[in-house]
Amino acid sequence: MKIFRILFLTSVLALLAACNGPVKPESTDGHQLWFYSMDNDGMNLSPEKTTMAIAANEIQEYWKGGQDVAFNVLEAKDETLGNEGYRLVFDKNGISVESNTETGVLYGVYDLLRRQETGKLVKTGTITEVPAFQYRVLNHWDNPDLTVERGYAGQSLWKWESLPGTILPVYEEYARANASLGINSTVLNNVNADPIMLTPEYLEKVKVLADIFRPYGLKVFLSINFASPKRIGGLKTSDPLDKDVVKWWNDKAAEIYSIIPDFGGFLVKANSEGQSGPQDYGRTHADGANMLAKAVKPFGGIVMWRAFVYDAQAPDRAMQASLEFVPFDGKFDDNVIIQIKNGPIDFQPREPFSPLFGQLENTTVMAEMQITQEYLGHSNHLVYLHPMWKECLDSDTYQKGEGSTVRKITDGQLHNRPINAIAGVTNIGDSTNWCGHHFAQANWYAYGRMAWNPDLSSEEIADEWIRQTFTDDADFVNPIKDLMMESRENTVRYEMPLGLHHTFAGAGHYGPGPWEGSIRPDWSPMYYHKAGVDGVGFDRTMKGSGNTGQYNEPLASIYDNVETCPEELILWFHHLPWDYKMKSGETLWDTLCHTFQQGIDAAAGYIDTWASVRDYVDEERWNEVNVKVVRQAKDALWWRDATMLYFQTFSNLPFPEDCSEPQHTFEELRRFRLGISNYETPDPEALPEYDLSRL
Ligand code: BDP
Repeated sequence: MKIFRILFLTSVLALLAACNGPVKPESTDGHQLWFYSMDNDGMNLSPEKTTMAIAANEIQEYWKGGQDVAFNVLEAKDETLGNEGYRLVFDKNGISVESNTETGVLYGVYDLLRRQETGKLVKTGTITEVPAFQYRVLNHWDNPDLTVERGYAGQSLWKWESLPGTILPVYEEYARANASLGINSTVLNNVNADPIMLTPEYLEKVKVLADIFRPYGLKVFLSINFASPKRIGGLKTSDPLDKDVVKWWNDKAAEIYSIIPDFGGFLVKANSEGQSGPQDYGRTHADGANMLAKAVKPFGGIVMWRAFVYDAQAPDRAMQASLEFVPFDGKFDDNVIIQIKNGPIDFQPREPFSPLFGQLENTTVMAEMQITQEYLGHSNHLVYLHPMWKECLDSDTYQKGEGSTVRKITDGQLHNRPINAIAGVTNIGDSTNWCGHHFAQANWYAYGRMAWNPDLSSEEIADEWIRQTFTDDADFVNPIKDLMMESRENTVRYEMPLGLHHTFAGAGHYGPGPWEGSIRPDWSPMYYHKAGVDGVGFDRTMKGSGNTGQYNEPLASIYDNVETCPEELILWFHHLPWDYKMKSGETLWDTLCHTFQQGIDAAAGYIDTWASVRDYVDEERWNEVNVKVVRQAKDALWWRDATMLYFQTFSNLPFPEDCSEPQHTFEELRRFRLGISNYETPDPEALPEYDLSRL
């Protein structure tokens, strides 16, 4: 009888719980990032600012396990762990975090806490972690006037006007977030660099940030303006072979290191998009980079020299970096790294990898990814970018035969280079939730995890992030993970399927403008899509620009032949007639329409998915994301309408019957002007209206 009563009671309770569903979490502004599941009351940072005190505080505040956690900075150094690797040793007496350095111990502590929050603790055994890349860099495109180029999360996090006097809590919170992922380098300012950054006044401000970041293992770098000797040094020239210029940079480096002894080095955008560089003086990229490298070398600094160079005359912008850099292979000093964007054009939602990765054999190269969503819907769209970056790192360049992936070239495995690195252009600003969109935090997180371990899958990282940022309830985790996993491919579908690229509107790079002209031909979408009555796409074959020939075999032939070129890149490499038969048997025109439609339908589906998990998310974050997924679905329609109605003026073909009707005419969309600058994200209300019920 008693047993029966207990059973009855338990089933009633279970039934009640099932009816009530999950307990709705209290509202939060998202400022806690992926530390949300650890602490709902704010970040409890250590009052003492040493690495070990920080590590101890994290354990004291957040470790929920019963076992003791011991820290062990190894006296007998273990070479296999390097400077930053660590070991977590779990046994029945407790847990020990071992490393050669204090920073390594701190990284181990964050790993332990991540395991706790994601259900990955073990009872016994040893876990060893060593980072794949030595420099794991964030590139901020922040300006001294607080604007952030391509930044969609408010203004700059660095309040230059109140530094060095005022120290905001976010500076340390930022360092902590990076340390929790293993990010160890940060370039504070825009690659379109203001020379003011190197003045004594600004270096004092930089020093304050460097001091705050140091215990978290985070080093500071600066982007420099190549014309600084002339613009702030009072010299007549900035010629890298001029002895006064050389002395100016040597003295400047000595000055910086006297203030910031562990300063990381310089990032340089030279002779690109109007920036000054060695070519202004008839010198080469190698002359410029080596001069700077020699200035920082005595102090252990490095120079990251960007390969993002192109000029208006080039017949194919995708070829330019290789044309400019291959002749200098082997000519760069050993503390120079050539920083190459993942694709050969510019951070488009899908590009093939840059051929330059597979062409430099005697030069250290690194990949630059974009975390900020310049071309992926700014902070209005939910797009999880890890699959895009991983696609690049996993690409085979065939440089030394099969298996010569971008990852192995850049992490030093293939050529055994003295240094190696990876960079991500960050999406962080001063908005309360850091990144403008709650889900954009996942991209900061994923970049950091990937820089530490490029073998982690997109799914594993998304899973970790969701559990720490929202909840580990499977009814939330599973649908949201699926949504995230699909989101990048889906953005490709609704923005630029089949290898189309750079069809964006004006300076803001938000929304479509495939018909737009520009002061420079290579800044106009028409340069890239080449739509006309004869078809669409850029002929980069050996009969066209010859870009396919910059890839190593067998890729060169695979891309060159329309039969073997992957269809997802077909219009990147080929110009095809509208009625070209795709592998499915459908025409190119119909396939474009259907792919856009798939993108539209999936984006509209995000709204339903988000509605279905409402009970698992606090109201504040739920509402904020909801507004954005609605806009994203409307934007998908806008992209399709603008692009395909414009293409229709050439193809004269109808939309297939199973595609939704355009809700605006081509003329209406063409007249629409957003008119935003390179640091604004559009107000969702200011964009073309769409009725989603008509889908
Ligand atoms: C492009 C941006 C531009 C940047 C440039 C760069 O549109 O604002 O200055 O890249 O990487 O993506 O230097």
